[in-house]
Amino acid sequence: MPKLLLMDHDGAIDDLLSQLLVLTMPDVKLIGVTVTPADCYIEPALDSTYKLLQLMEQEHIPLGRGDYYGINAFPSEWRARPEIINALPLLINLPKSPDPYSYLSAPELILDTLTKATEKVSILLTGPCSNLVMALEKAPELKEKISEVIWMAGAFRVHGNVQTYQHDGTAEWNVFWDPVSSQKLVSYELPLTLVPLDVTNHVPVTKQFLSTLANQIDYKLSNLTGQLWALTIDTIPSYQYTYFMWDILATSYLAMPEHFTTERVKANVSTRPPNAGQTYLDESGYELTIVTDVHVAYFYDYLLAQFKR
Ligand code: AGV
Ligand code: CA
Repeated sequence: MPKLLLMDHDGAIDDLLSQLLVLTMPDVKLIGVTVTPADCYIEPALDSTYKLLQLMEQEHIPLGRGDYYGINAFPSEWRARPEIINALPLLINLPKSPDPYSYLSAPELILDTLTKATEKVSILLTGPCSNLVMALEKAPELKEKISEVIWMAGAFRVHGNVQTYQHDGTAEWNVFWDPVSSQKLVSYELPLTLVPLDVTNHVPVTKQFLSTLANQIDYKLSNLTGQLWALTIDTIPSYQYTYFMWDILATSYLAMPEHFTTERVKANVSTRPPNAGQTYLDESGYELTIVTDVHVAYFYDYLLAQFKR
């Protein structure tokens, strides 16, 4: 029996790659996708989300539109980037996607899907967690329906990746966008696994990987994912950043958990400057699991194998 999965992503290039990866997993059944308007603008992001479902002949999967905007906005240069995806040759001529305002709101779709589910559901978050927290604030009893939450978020024993005013650099962006909801999610003590920068720092998008992927370009998904990853090479500002396989690493945890190292910890989230959104270890905090390491070569090989379709 495949496990049921709800995914909430925030429309960036690696979120969309992650959605594709989920759709290649035989042991996972995607039953809903909600989009957070964080590292994207919502209309083009819902369009990309729908197009990728169509490409995989899964357009029956319901979509939910995030209407809530976090406290600390992502830079608009990042948010505008993924719109280019809808113009790629493999996607531009797919049938028109529905009016983005015809979808349910994201918390509504989450509530609906959890309520109807006849077995427990896994939840994968590759952006901020606000939609899930809004749904659970409304119906706390639905926590019972969740088997696990996997979230690309946080930075524990490494620097964060937020560089902005009123901030000391300790936070990771998915947490920083909405520190208050992030703190709430952690406080619920759900079966929560964070995939933080501590481990995603081990998996940059490398030219070596892209070159190997290009050698299998006759597979449609290798062709498309190669083009998507190529768009991350000039990540802004490029003098400082490398694009990492942030969300894709969190997504592969669903399929190959035995190739990761995890640690049970107690932690909390700061909600105030100068370290708003910092995730930190704290003996008086909440229990959760953090991923600390991955078998890197196995991970890259796994991606190459999954995209041979
Ligand atoms: O902090 C990592 C998260 C991931 O969910 N995102 C990107 C991934 O989707 C934010 C982010 C950090 N640095 C970025 C980001 C960059 N240089 N460009 C775009 N987004
Ligand atoms: Ca993301």
